[in-house]
Amino acid sequence: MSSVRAFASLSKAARPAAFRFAPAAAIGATRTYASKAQTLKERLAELIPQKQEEVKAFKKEYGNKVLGEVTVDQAYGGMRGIKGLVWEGSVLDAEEGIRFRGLTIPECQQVLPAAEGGAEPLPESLFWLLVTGEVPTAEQVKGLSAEWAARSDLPEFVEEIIDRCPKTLHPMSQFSVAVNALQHDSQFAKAYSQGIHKSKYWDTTFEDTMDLIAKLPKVAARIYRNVYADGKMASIDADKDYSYNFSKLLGFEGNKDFVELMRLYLTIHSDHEGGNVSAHTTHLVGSALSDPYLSFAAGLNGLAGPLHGLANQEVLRWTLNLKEAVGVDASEEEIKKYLWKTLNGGQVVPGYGHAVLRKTDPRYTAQREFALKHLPDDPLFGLVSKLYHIIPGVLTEHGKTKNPWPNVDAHSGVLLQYYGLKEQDYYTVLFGVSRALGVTSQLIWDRALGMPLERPKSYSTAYLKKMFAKN
Ligand code: HAX
Repeated sequence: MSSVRAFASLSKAARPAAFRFAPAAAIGATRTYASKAQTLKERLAELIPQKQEEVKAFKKEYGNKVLGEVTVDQAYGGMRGIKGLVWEGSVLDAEEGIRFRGLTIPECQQVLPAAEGGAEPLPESLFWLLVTGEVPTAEQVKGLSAEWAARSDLPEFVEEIIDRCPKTLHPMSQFSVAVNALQHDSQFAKAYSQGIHKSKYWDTTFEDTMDLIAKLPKVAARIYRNVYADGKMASIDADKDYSYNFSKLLGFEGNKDFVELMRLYLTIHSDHEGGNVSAHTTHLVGSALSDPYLSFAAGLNGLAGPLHGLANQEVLRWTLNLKEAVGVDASEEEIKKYLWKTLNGGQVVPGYGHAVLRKTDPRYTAQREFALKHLPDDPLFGLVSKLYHIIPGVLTEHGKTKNPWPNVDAHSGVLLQYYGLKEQDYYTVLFGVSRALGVTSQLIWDRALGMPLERPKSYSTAYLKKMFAKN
């Protein structure tokens, strides 16, 4: 027996310390179940028929219910607020922020297994949660770490492709090129070309997803080592967790706090419901039955945009420029003047604002708490904290943004630079490694639930005018 359901069946005293404070009601699944499943795939195979039945019954009863209406403004306005997607792994509340399968970030920090001697959740455990809706046992998480380590090798030609990229090619472009190249070994694409039955799509989608996630640290670290270091790659330790190995490949394994940061970072950047650019793109491309490699590479290209994932590189650059211009101990007035210069220059203040959120992003808060614990006296963290108290007021006065509060990207750079990962252009690659966990877990369910080709309706302005023209 495993998972949050198993956990809920234990008496309070019998629960391991890490689980003791878990709010079972918030976790949402309190009944017990008996399962002999050891691996994620075995558990998934048990869950899929149940979920298929659940969705079938739900659609039968509520299929014709109305989710909302769509205005002309929404059609021109980036489809903001239109309810037209199903996403199983997480739901975003404008005030509260993200919940992964019903769990807030602090709840995940309480109930998801951590590494031995560590405090942050292991991204492996988050992936298990996203895929199954259940909290795994430490043993199941260890199994997943081992499986990813075993699948991590890259084909030689992919290594060569990465090595041949000029250092001047942006790391995100290199990342996308390499993920597309990994498609060479897609089991889904091969099975499809051999005429596999659609009821089996989820199986090879799962295999591709596991291979893809497993290989990302070697892809991402190779890019880092080529562009910013000596190009030499360490080997991974088969008995260590994903984040430890990724840190080791990057060249940071000696610093256990950096490894802990990676565990937190890879967990919290994974999923942010379905409508954001990288998630929606991956889901959309996957709906054409493009395999997980092609779908995720498309999502990465969206993540590489400055209004989305690239904002993390822009934030640190903007903050360092501010520091250069006014100094780390600048007064509130000097900082405000610099902010107005950015805004009056027709630029956005990176790391602030959000299409859905209307409060401080809990992913920002989690990183701020990490900083308060591990680097409270770092001068750049001091500046970032100061900005947190100044920027929302200025953006409110500016009067345009619907959300003046910081998002996830406002805090990640200061943590990374503290540990010596100072190359800002690389930051979105780290985001991409994490984002794979969320978008591929949904792809598995897309195929398991037989989600169709995505094809919303569009109109031209001329057509819309005709629709509403007064006769
Ligand atoms: N600085 C200046 N102006 C901003 C702003 C900011 N941080 N955030 C929003 N605005 C402006 C918009 O550009 C828009 O201006 P126009 O009317 O002239 O077009 C106006 O305020 C209304 O925008 P909004 O409705 O509040 O925000 P959107 O839903 O359109 O956009 C964005 C959301 C995140 C793209 C936006 O807030 C932004 O550009 N922020 C800065 C970039 C950033 O941090 N992106 C990362 C977001 C989180 C994420 O995806 N991480 O990966």
